[in-house]
Amino acid sequence: MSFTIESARSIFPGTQVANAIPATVESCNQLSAEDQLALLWFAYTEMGVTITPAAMGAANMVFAEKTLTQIKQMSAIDQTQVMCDLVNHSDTPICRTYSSFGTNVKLGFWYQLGEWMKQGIVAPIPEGYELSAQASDVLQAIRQLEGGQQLTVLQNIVVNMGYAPTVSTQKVKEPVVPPKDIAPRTKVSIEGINNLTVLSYMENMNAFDFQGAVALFAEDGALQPPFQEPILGQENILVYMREECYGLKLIPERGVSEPTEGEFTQIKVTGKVQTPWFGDSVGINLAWRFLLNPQGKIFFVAIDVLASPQELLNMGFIQ
Ligand code: EQ3
Repeated sequence: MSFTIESARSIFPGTQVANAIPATVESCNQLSAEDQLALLWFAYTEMGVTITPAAMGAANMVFAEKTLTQIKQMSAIDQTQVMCDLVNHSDTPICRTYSSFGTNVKLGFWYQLGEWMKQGIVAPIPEGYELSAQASDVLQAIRQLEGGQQLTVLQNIVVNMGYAPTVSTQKVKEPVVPPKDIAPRTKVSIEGINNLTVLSYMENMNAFDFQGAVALFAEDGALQPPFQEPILGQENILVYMREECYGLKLIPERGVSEPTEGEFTQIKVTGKVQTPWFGDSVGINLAWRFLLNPQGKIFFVAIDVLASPQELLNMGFIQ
């Protein structure tokens, strides 16, 4: 019997994933637009980690400049309306443009608005704004998550804002930009793992050599980001990596490798990832669940945000 992408998704079933993340995002989405904006403001200002402004370099902010300037020039009431429209997924030109941005541009867009809110250039959250009882509960739920999980909640909420027609249309691809420099290569070592494909994957990703990373995949291979459906095929994976992975630092720690059905090999690695937004002040606890085909190519890899730091030690034997 051979694997399908669907069956590959359930390798290492004992991995405990941070399901509190999608649950918290969902409860936030149930709130009114004003409550969501205020809640995000309170959560963001309370979090105690600050964005490294240099991270804006990882985002091609040129795509958002026109829209940001347009918002800057609006009256306070119109600015508030735009922010509510984004949360409400309204069908407006700004909401459509926003939906076409990649993740980093969306984060950079809100970072800029947040800075302008602090400086009084964009309408702030009204002083003394009282969250509804439900919104206070969600804020409390966010407070209880660990740092990396809080950031993932924030990122997921921001990524889903804006208007994208429900009938599945092709996402507007960002215009081609000159390739960024490949970072210097550093050797990675992972306790318990000497598989060259997995080691090269980590090294290529850290060098932002996405072509090199994608060449390690089978042609019909797939990559499944946290809480998302798998991205299928080398070409789509490359587009995804170029949009989402510049500046990430993968810090794998330990792993386990075992043969499985049809001469495939399954490998689980746990460790951390740092995002360019917060540098080394926040590490997100992750697992990579690889399935390699008999030729040693990546048939499937899932990246999961772990439920707790203890999961860094769970190699999947105890279920
Ligand atoms: C202005 C304010 C505060 C208030 C306003 O009312 C509303 C909003 C939205 C506001 C602004 C909020 C802001 C500025 C939020 C910013 C949030 C940021 C910068 C969050 C960043 C999060 C980054 C994360 C969680 C990165 C995670 C990366 C991962 C898990 C990478 C995984 C991967 C690995 C390891 C691979 O091997 C393959 C690729 C893949 C990407 C899957």
